[in-house]
Amino acid sequence: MTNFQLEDNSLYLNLGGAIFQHATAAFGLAGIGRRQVGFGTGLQDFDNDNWPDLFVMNGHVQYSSQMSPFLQPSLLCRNDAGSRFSDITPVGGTWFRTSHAARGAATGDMDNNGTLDLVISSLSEPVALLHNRNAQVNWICLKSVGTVSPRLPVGSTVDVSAFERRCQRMLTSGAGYFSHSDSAMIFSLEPGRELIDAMVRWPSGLAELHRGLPALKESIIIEGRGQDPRQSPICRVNAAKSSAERFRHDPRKQ
Ligand SMILES: [Ca+2]
Ligand SMILES: [Ca+2]
Repeated sequence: MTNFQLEDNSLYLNLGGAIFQHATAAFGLAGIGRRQVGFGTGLQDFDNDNWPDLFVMNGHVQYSSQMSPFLQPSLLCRNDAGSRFSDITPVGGTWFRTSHAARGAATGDMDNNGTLDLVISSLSEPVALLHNRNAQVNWICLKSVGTVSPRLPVGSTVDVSAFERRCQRMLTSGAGYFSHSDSAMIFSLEPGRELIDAMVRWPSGLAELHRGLPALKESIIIEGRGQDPRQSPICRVNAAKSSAERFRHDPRKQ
């Protein structure tokens, strides 16, 4: 959640059971961007390690403020394997090294090369399309379509195993300020891997396994066309492992 000047952006960890913990300082975000007024924000993986990175688009609402200028630099932070965020704004490209009155921001793979790109709207300047220059070796793109659930199944989760880790994404609606990102989910995969299994949990309550999805392309996952995960012993083992490893950073141990 972004905030006004002299207020930190707020990161809340979902502990389950409708309990959220304020984790801004624990994840290294205290003080970063405190002078800016934040608008569009989101968590997306830009460097292809399957850990969601953070972007915050900044710009003041007052032309004359004694605290900070109207045009402001935005913020880009790398997720260090779920333990904290590192400010990598200076190496984020020309747009991040300049100041704007930025507002909305959304992500999507604009050139279908397996890397998420960023679209930003700002006051008094054209929309900016930031092309992600990171090299992506192997990947899969999954788009979920509900049948019993809504066609755009907001709240559904997709689990994929990659690099000896189970990676989970949740489909959300809206992103930051007046924006909506592409609903397709991109996962980075080990080089040479050709087929992937995905565990999908739908808003309807159905959980199913979709097997043999091909790498290096987008697959449409349709609710009701998967397998019962209880028939897959591999899935049962991975599901148990996933919950144990979900948060390497356990805030309850602080
Ligand atoms: Ca990342
Ligand atoms: Ca791309």
